[in-house]
Amino acid sequence: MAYESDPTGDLETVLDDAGLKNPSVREYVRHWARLTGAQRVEVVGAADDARLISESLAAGEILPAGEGRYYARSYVKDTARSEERTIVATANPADAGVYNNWRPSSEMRPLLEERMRGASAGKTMYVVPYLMAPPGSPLEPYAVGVELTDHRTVALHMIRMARCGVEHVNNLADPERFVRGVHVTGDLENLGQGTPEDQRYFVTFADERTILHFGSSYGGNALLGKIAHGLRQASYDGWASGEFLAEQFMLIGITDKQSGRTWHICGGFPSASGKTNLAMMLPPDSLGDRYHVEFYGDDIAWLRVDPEDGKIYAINPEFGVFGVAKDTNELTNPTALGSVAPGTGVLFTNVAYNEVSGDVWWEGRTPAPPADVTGWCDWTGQLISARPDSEQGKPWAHPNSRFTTSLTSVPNIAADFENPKGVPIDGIIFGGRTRDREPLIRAFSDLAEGVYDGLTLGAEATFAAEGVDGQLRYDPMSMRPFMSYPEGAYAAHWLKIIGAATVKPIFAHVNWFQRDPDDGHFLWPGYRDNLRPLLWLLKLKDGEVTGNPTPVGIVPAREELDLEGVDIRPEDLEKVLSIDSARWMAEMARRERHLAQFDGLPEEIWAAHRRVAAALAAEAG
Ligand code: OXD
Ligand code: MN
Repeated sequence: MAYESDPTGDLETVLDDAGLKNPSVREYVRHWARLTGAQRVEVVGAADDARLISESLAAGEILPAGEGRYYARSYVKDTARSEERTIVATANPADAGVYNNWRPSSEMRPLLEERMRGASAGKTMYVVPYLMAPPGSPLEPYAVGVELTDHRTVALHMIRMARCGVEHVNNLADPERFVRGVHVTGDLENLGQGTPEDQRYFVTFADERTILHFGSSYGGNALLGKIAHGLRQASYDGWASGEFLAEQFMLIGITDKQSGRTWHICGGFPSASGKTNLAMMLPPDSLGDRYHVEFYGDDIAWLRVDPEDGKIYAINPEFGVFGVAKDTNELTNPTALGSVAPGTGVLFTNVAYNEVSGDVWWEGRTPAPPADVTGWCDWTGQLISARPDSEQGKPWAHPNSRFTTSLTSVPNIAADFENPKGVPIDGIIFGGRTRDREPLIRAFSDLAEGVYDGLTLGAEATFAAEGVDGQLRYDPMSMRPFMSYPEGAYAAHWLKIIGAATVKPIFAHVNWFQRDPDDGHFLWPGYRDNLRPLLWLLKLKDGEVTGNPTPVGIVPAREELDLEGVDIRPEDLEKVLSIDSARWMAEMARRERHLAQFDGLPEEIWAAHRRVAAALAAEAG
C-alpha cells in the first residue's frame, strides 16, 4: 500500500536513501504521493542542482544560455501570478478582509483535493524541504516548509530562491511544525485560464499552515516558499503569534565609508515601482568614494523586535531573486546584470532566446533588439525571422519575463546577509509610481502616521483606457495581493509590533516618478541618485538636518540634499521638494473612502488621517 504506483521501488526506501528522517514529513509525503498518484518520488535539495540541471537539459525542459546560465519557457497562458484565483482559506469567517479573497476552508479543501487527485499520474513528485530564513534565526520556527511539486523546473527555481535540503526538517523541535505546500501543475492546456471555466486554484489554508496550488507552473503560483509561505502564510503566522511582520519589502544597508557606520532601510513598493532596482542600487559616481550600498533582499522582509535591545530587526527570508527582466540594463541596474553573469546558474524565463548562440534578450536590455535576427526566437519560441509583417512590432520577451538567481550571485550582497539575527532597521519607506502630488521624499517619526502612510500607499493604475487617469490603485503596504488577514487587524498588528520597539525607525514616503505635466519628462533623475534622499532621511533621523515641515511630513530643504553631480533643473528640484495642498486635498477624500472599507481600523490611524486633513485645510486657508 505504501507506494503501489511506484514501479521503481518502495517509497520508504526512497525517503530513507534521501536521509529524510522527520516522521511527520514522511507521512505528509506518503499522503500526497497517494492522492496525486505521482509515479515516482524524489527528495531534492541544493546538492542535487547540477544533476537536476543535466536532467532538465537532456529532457529539453530548459535550454543552455551560455556558461552556467539556463532558459525556460512557460506555457503561453501561464505567464503571471494570478490574483483572481488566489484565496486565503481558514475556518474562521472573521478572517475575511477586503483584499484576502477569503473562503471557508471546508469549501476549498474538497475543491483542491478533487483537482489534485490523480493529477500527477506518470510524473515525479519532487519533495523540496526548505527554510525561509537565515539558519538559526529566531523566526526559524515559522520558516520551515516542504514543497511537493510535480514540475522539475519548479524544483530548480526553489533551489535558487530558498535554502533547500533535508537538514532543514530533520531535527525540528516539533516535527509537526512545517508549512505543507503542495504544487500540482495540472493539464495546462485544458484549464481555461482567464475564462469562466477557469480550473486553477491557489489557496493558502492559513490556520492549517497548508498551501495547495493547482494549475500553473509560473512564479508565485508555483514556487510556494516565496509568496505563499514567505508573505501570505508568514504574515498570518506573525499576526496569530503576535511576534512579527512579514512584508513585501526590499532591504538594504548604506555604509558611510568615512565613519564606518552602517544604516539599514526596508520598504514597500507596489509591483513595477522599481523595488529591485532600488535594492540593487549603486551610489552615484560623485558619492561612490564615500558610500557603499549593500543588498539584502528585493522582495520580502520579516521584522521583529529583539527583546535584548528593543530594536527592530529584519531578515530577508529568501535565498534568491526572482527579478523582472524588462528594462534591466547597464544604466538601470548593472548589479542585476552582474547577478546573471556566466557561471551564476541563473534561470531565465520567457525572455527572448537565440537558439544558435544561446544569448538572451529582453525589451530595454539594449535600446533596440539585435539587428541580426538569425537564431532569435521570441518568448513563445517563434523565430523572429518567421514572424509575419503584422507581428514585427510585437515584443520579443514577455513583459513579465524573469531571471531567477541566488543571493550569493548578487555583486553587492551584504557580507552579513546570513546573520541569523537580521539587521537593525533605521528607516521604513513606502513609495509608488506617482506622476504628481508626491514629493521626492517626505518623512515622519510618528508611528501612526507611518502606518497610515503605508495603508494609503498606491501606484498609479494604468487606467488611462477607462479615463481615470492618474488615480491611485491603493496597495496597502504593497501587500494588497498578499494580505492574509483583515486590514483593520493588520494595522493594529503593525502598531503593536513597531510600537513595542524602544528604538523607533523613521518613516518616509518616496517618489522618483514625478513628471512635468507639459512634456512628461521625469523631474528627478532617479536610479543611483535615489540614494541622495535616503541619505537625507538618515541625517534627519540623526538630527543633522531639520527639513521643512509640511502637513504631510517633513521635506528636505534644498541645501540639505547632497546634489553634487546631479543633472536637474532648478525649477524641477523646487517642484519635487514642494507640496501642492489643493491636489493633496483631492487625494484625502479618496483616502477616506479607501480606509472606511476596513472594519476595526485603529483609532490612531483615523486620528493620523484627520490630523493631516486638518493641517492641509488650514494651509489652504
Ligand atoms: C511578485 C513577485 O509577484 O515578487 O510580487 O514575483
Ligand atoms: Mn514581489
